Amino acid sequence: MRGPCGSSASHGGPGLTLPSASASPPGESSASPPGESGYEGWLRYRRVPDPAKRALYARWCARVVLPGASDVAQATREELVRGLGGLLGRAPQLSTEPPLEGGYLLASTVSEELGAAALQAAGVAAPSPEGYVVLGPEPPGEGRQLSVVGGDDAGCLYGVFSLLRRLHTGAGWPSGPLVERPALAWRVLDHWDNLDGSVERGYAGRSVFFRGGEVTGDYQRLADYARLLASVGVNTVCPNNVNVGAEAMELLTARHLPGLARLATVFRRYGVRMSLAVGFSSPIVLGGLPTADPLDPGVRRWWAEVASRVYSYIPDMAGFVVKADSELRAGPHSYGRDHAEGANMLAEALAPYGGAVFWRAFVYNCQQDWRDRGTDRAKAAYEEFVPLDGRFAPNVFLQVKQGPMDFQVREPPSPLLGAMPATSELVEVQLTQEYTGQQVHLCYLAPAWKEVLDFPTRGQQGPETVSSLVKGAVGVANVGDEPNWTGHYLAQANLYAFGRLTWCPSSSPEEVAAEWARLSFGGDPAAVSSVTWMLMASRPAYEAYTSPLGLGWMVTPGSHYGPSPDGYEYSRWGTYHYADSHGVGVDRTVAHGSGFAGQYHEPWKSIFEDPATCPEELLLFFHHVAYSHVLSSGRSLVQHIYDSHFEGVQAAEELLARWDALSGRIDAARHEAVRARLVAQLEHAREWRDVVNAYFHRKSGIPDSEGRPLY
Ligand code: GCV
Repeated sequence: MRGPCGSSASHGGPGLTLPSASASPPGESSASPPGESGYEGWLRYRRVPDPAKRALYARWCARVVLPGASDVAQATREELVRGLGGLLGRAPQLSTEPPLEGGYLLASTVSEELGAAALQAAGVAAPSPEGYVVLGPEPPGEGRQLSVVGGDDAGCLYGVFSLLRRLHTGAGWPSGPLVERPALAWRVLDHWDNLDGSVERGYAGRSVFFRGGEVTGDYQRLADYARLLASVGVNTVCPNNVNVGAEAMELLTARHLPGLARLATVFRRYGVRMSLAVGFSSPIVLGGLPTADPLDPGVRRWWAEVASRVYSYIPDMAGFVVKADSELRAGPHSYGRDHAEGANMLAEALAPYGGAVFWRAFVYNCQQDWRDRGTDRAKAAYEEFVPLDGRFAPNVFLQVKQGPMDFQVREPPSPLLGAMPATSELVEVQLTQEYTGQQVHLCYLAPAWKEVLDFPTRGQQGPETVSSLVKGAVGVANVGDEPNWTGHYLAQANLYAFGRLTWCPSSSPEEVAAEWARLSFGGDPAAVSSVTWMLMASRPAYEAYTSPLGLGWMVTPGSHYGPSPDGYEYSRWGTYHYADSHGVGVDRTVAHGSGFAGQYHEPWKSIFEDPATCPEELLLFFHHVAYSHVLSSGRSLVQHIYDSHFEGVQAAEELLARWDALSGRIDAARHEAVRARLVAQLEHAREWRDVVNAYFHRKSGIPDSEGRPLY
């Protein structure tokens, strides 16, 4: 059975838990115990409620044959003990050889004899590295052996997580071979954590990696984090902020490298490699050199020494993440060099070790004058990087934000994605809800990521979507040291969905949401359908009561939380909406605006250029539109703005009502914690409605056609 992204079309859901003291014990049924902290995430492994199913699963899974001896194989073994122990109510027997009689579960790699034999007997080709095959017992329901065979150790681990997920959700094993491999090679989470333990744009507590200027020693928590990541296929993690100050530059020294190496060991057991964010001016600040010029031989030597030192501690380090010439950070421009010269210098230092450079394309003029209508921040990354196509070393990956501005609730896909055929690109999305409600508001972001991944960016030049053109995806993590990892418990769905979508971009965000809900709230159909509904309704709600039609921004400067329509309007950050007494929106047309629409291939260019064909949800991103302009609904623009804000608040009320209806069906601790956030969200949604509606009422002088009060 081979489905989307070389995987099965069936969706089971992952499954897993841990033996640590902090984990809740396996429950007696799918119903949750009275108080769950949320620490287990979706790896709850409660006992399979249906006794017949439990008995069926036990027939094969009560005995596990796992021949592997590597660290990853050991972690896989532990996960099977934890997972099957919870699901079946009894820990499985473990061995490295098949029992003489009776059913058993084989978890192996293709390079081990038992795994190779299982594939051969089934006539199934060997899976690729990180890929896996699950083979049900043959003949169905009778054969002795249920098999998970990985292309390598990580593949076996992923296959085991996949099987546990299927048992956890009651889907069981597939009837035919389930063949899976990740669609994207790089599935990365970037943390914006600082050494003092603070997290830039973090809304879930303090850093899980750093505390008081040091690398933390909370390895149990980190191992549990690694399990969560591996369960959804994330294979790389960067612990430190891309804004690298002097303190964080020291991560490259012997003072911190032993601690980082210990972190890397914890993650390596789960197939997750570590990368590190480095500062471009490190040769000066840390190395005492007079320059950081990428063409200077002394600078190149310095980076080569750094690479040698780092790899002596962490031999499988994935590479360096770099934010250069961005938001006042130094970069190659400071030395009259371009970004290819800057990135290639680091690529040269890392190449001997197989390391990569993750070079961020978030480069724009953040010292703009709002009167300057020729400069458009949306255009900046494309203008900067497209001329450099073909000049980057093979181990450089250009990390491109999903939209051309900065993680607003709605933006068009960045035209830079797919615009550099001779350059490897990664798409960067934001899990941490900087502009999307800061984990006080519910905002399930998978539908927004899906829009970008599915975008046929080359238009008439080719059918390829962004997901088929990029080499991977990077998510800015939404995790901190809060007991439930993400602050808002339902925000775990964003972490889960990032992994699931980057493993298989053809997945449906709604199915992923339902899968997460099933794993997180057990098999109660009412809970699963309501939580799925809430997740899917959440982004449209947030968009409606904040900044509809692609307008974006209007947030409080600095904190980026709460309404402030003119907060950034006259600042230097290049984020304007240009509301005046006649209309609102940014003219980005080629005909009379900034010309940004011209960065897209046809037909997108023409579609975005013309207000009549521009998707309405992006109308104000591309056009300055009169308040009296009539939209497809027959309503004027300003009336749409008013209505949308009233409707958005109603949607926030509905989210709360749906959740309230689940009272008693979900354990009290999680129910109350989520409820408190939904109540706060509703209050803040009302504030957004009133502030934005009053603003446009004053600008336009046009009253609400329904006579509702506009404060
Ligand atoms: C890490 C936005 C955020 C910054 C962030 C930056 C980036 O500007 O507000 O906090 O810095 O994006 O992506 O580099």
